[in-house]
Amino acid sequence: MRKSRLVTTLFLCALVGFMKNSSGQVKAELESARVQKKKTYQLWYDAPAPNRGGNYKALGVTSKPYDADWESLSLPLGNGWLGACVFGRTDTERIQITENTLVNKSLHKLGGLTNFAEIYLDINHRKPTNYQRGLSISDAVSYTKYQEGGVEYTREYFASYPDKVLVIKLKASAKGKLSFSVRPVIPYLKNPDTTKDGDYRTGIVSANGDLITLSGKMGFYNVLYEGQLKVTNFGGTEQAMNDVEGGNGKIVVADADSAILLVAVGTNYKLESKVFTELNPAKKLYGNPSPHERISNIIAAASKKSYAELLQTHLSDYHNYFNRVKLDFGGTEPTIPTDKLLTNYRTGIHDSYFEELYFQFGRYLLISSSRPGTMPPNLQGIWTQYDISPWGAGYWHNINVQMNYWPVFNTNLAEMFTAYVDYHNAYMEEACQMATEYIRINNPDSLSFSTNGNGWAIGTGASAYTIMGPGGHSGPGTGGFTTKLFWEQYDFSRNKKLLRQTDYPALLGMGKFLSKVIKPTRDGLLLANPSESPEQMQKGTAYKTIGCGFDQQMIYENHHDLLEMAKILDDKAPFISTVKYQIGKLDPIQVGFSGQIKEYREEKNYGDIGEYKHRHISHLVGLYPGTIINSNTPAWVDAAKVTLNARGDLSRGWAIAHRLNLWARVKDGDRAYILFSNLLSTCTKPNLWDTHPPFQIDGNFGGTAGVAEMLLQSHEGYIAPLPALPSKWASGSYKGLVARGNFEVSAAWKDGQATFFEINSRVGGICKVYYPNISMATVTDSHGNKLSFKKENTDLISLQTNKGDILKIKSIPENSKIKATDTLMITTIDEKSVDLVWKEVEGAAYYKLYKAVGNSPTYDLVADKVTKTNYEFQSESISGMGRTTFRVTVVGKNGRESNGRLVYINNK
Ligand code: FUC
Repeated sequence: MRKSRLVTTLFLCALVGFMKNSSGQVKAELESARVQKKKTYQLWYDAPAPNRGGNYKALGVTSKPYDADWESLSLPLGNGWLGACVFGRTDTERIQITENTLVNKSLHKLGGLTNFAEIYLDINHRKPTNYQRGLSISDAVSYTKYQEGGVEYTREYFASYPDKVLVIKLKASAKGKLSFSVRPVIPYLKNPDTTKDGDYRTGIVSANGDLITLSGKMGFYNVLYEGQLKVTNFGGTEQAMNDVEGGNGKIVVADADSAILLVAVGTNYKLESKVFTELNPAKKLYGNPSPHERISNIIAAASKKSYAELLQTHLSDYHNYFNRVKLDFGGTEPTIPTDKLLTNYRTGIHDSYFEELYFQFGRYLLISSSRPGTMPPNLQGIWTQYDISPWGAGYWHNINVQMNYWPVFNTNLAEMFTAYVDYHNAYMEEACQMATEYIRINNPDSLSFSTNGNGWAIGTGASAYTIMGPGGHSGPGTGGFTTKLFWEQYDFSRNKKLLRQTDYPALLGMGKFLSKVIKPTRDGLLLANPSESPEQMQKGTAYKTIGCGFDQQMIYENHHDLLEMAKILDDKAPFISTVKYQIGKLDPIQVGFSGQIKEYREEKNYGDIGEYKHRHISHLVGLYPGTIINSNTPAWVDAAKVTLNARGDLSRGWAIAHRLNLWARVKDGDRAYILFSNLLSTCTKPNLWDTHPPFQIDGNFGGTAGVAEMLLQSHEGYIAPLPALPSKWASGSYKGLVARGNFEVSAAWKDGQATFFEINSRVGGICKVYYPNISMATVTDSHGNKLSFKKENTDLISLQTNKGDILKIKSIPENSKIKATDTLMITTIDEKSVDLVWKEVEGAAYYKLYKAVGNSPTYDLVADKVTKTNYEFQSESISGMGRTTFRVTVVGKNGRESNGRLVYINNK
């Protein structure tokens, strides 16, 4: 079956309708809609999602809770205020609704997200033909269409952020042929008398005229909730029916041509300090007004608009974000459904459209779940059908919630981070208390008695109602995952107002806390004590230590970024001098006998301590999202690769996504591609949701971030387009990715070689661009006038830009790369010499030999212009030299150097 044009057609109809009485701006939008029509992105299927009732046993699954149909095949919509999962059924349609503040006590006692409502549409069509359903992520509209009894039935669903409603339109192609009843249900109702600990849910559904209201209360936090569903039918009749005893209500629509349903939901939750500082769960929302009036107003306002107006408002809001980035690996819209594309992908048929779709789907999910004024996305975004959600669908802070935001800045969606900033501001008071508590227990000598003098801290577990302090299984450095996002918010925007108001306070407070978690050692270092590498266990308990790589790197990263900010703001406070002193004593990177970045100081060979292939690879946070391991520390980059190789390419969803970003950072495009394809093949459901298992959304976001990281980097002081391009994406283009410094970057390439870059300077400033041979390229402004630039070296240029300047770079001379040698060995070794032998490389002009001793970040050149394939390295005392990495590179006829091949000697 061909893919549907339904959404685009409906969208254009709606726009044309709107244009009749509207301005030229809409005309322009229509034009751009036509241009976009070239390639649209959608997930589509030729059958409804099954709904086998979460019968996990029948599905052969042993862990509860589990609803395989919901998590594999329902299609997610969201506007930050609510999430909806659409099944597209023709007998009884199921639309599952989530609201990110409706929680029960949950297993973790933090408050776990729970299903808000199920909306059933009893349609009773049992013999549909020409069935198709889908989710256009180009428009954020889901649809279902089929024929039954000679009539074509269509449904459209979208969640509008500006109007705060879920809109559903049902339509029959023949007059009077649409009949159905709509029946919302409150899930997991429990009897208050029999539920322990007051953790109950009460509520009723009542229908009145054209409105159905669901309202009730969640016991544990006393959450008042309300949902309203308004039905407008065209050409038919409507009857509200109530089963008063059962607390259920429904509306029956008969003989209509079409109908529109509007849904709004909410609770009496208020995002404020009190919700975190109040210890009594029953009082967290005390005094907050019922959501009734707010929800009524939303429904009343939306009811005043026509369907076309609602759709237009939604599309222009959504397109404003989604259309900023285009990505093209040469994929074309497929003629087979998305689940078949996935099956093919798993067997090695890697369709480029599918990869583009996966990338854009992550952006779609972020726009759908994180908006200014809403809660941030949790472990399941804004979609959970469970009573007790896996891990409470919480805000897990030892990588997960931050990974949700890894694509936020580089894929041009910075506004979406606001939701986290609001959450952060609300938990701050409690986080300051957490910091004081932590220092009081773990490092009382450093305790400050001044207000917020201990900074702030956050550990792993958190929800809309509670946060926890560090410790348990993730060390005090855990907060660094969060502050990195605040650093990035500044570095990508260069917005000094935001820096002063939000980003600097976040890093300064974290810096204060981290400055107190380290203790001096006898050899003059400052090490986190106690310290834990997230979730590594030994003999069944979390492994506690001093100064593990994770904590030291995180402290380094926060201190480093903090000092950068202090410089910009000219903060000369005495504490900044403390940070300057401390940063030199952290010794964050240690290299072990396997040539690996060590997870623990006490580790010798890789894997001595902890799980060998643990999903967390926390001792590489300095490579990504951190930057201490970078191109200027080649010996550490090589050591990071050793660690990555040992940890392996298969893991849980988010953990594969982390490895993908790490391989991108070491600029190995082909290896990063393997991680990306592993993510798609092994951790992706037919609805493209990431699975841990079960469904966990961080992997989706990490996957999208990873693709962007392969295509554009900017963490090393310059813009580096196409830093990790895999051979698989030989030719392609992208538009609108963002580099630090607030440059919007577009690129095109052919046969692995860049043909064009366009850089839009959004705030002005120096623009440095790195690409092989770029100093020989032509650089023009948007009118084609040649611009002069400074040649920093063959591969690096710099230009001063003003806000709004557009640079176009073309005619970049091709750069031929030379391969590394396949083998490097030590043949003999004695106290005075080491004999090294390597394999000859065709086309080599000569070889270079380097060495790095101990934890050195860089290599020393041992021998240059070696034309043989062996070398006798001599030293006064080999055994006294310390742990050493030897590295041989190949230099080609064009003077370009290959990657290195390594061999080690492990004297102490
Ligand atoms: C961390 C991870 C787990 C899981 C959980 C929600 O604890 O180690 O794999 O993602 O968060």
